Amino acid sequence: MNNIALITGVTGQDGSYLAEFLLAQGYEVHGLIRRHSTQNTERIDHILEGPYNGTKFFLHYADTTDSSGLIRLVSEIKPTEVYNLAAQSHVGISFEVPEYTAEATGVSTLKLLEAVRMFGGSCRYYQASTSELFGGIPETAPQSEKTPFYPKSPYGAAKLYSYWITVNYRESYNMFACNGILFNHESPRRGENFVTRKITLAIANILAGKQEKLSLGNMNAKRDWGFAGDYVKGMWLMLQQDKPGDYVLATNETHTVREFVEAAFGQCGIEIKWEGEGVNEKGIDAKTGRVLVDVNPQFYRPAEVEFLWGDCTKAETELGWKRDVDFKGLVAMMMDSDLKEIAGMTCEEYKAKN
Ligand code: NAP
Ligand code: G4F
Repeated sequence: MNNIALITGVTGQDGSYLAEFLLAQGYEVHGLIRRHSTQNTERIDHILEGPYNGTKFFLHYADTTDSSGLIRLVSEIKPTEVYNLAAQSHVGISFEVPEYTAEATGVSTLKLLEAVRMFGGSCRYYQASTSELFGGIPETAPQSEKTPFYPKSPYGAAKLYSYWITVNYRESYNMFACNGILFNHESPRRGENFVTRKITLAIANILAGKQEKLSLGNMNAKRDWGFAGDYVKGMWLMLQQDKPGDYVLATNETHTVREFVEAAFGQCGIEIKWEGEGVNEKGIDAKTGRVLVDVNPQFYRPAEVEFLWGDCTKAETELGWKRDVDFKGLVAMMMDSDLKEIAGMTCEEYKAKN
């Protein structure tokens, strides 16, 4: 049987890594893209410019809020696996656009599940669930598949609906539907307004003399940060099992935003010392005394998830999933990539010059 995948969110960080991974496994890959007023394919341009385009890799215009398009795609493509990665995925912005987030991140999942149930035959289904579901339960850590949910944002609440409707379709219609409860995963392709990429991009700009300082919100928040390339393998593994299930993917390590800042500057040979507290906190170059980091309450959220730390024992044991990149490796990869793009040199080269 030919393996045919349909990926929603193929232009996003995870979609681009997943498309690469599945093509390397010999899949025919179809990606759902939505229309933009400007071209929006930078994360997959290298695939579009390669030999897979038009032979194994195909893009289709649709929108996951539009069920007619989803029905058309599922019935025409006849995928053997559907990966539902599309979402309004920014937690902070979900407070600004709560109703749209409910549609795009919540109800759209139902629309796709219905399309698969009605026209997908024995197609397997992956739902991009999230550690944001755990939200406000810091006393239960590390968090696993057994930890209760308590979302703290419109995004988390929409994803909670998507999680349970996926479980419900599995139980009601015997569908092979899985939730990947993924902790934060990052890469050089991470959107520029998520905190890790904001930090590495700002540092690269500061070192290139193009930005004065980095302004952040809550630096005490703790996250379990892994590498997106490792996590897409886990998504695929979930759909290769005998039985469907729900799995946490994480690194089992947690760090504050402040520690990420320190590690990223450290990668370029700059030691940060901290002064002040709360909105008055400043990150200062220990050698020169220059203020490089400050706090801007504009980046605080109305409600915050303070602490995420994942236990991925089930995925390691049942799926044989393992990750190759640790926290230090992730910071180095992202910092190198942005510095190279902006200043034309790696962190090692920068350190040698300064
Ligand atoms: P991302 O970079 O923000 O990508 C989101 C993708 O969804 C983009 O391709 C976007 O298309 C697409 N999209 C959004 N709304 C859509 C709509 N109405 N119709 C069609 N496509 C739409 O997100 P990511 O980091 O790759 O994450 C992938 C998925 O995993 C998301 O569902 C996210 O919520 C979830 N997740 C992510 C993490 C993480 O740490 N990265 C952790 C847990 C769960 P455009 O390019 O057109 O905007
Ligand atoms: O990078 P973030 O925006 O990611 P967040 O909110 O953890 O959400 C990401 O991971 C989830 C999985 O747990 C995904 F479901 C979701 O789709 C997304 O990919 O923020 C991380 C932390 C937060 O506590 C935030 O308040 O960093 C804090 N932070 C501090 N200053 C900031 C900033 N976040 C952003 N985006 N920008 C800041 O300036």
